Amino acid sequence: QTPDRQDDAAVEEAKPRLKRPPMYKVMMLNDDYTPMDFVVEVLETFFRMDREQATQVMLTVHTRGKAVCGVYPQDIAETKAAQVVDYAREHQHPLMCQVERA
Ligand code: NFA
Repeated sequence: QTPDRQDDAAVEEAKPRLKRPPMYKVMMLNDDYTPMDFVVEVLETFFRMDREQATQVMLTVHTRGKAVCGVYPQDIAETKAAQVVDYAREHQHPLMCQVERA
């Protein structure tokens, strides 16, 4: 039996909405005091970088003033930035991260 047009029109279906969330960059800022090896450890631990990547990003922050550590949905970006800052303070380092819209 062939379904007629009226039956189709009567069924209201929601469109699948798969909009990706807005993304935010976690930026790391340079300072004069945080040891380079501590920064490398932070990048490995919180941003899952290997030693080579972490060293490269650390040197970019050191020479250019800041660099992107990762790009995430807002809540994850805010959490990562806060975790890095908390961890640095526990070790008495002034390291700073900030979040900005990607
Ligand atoms: N500028 C710091 C130093 O010379 C190293 C550093 C790199 C700090 C990246 C913060 C971020 N010890």
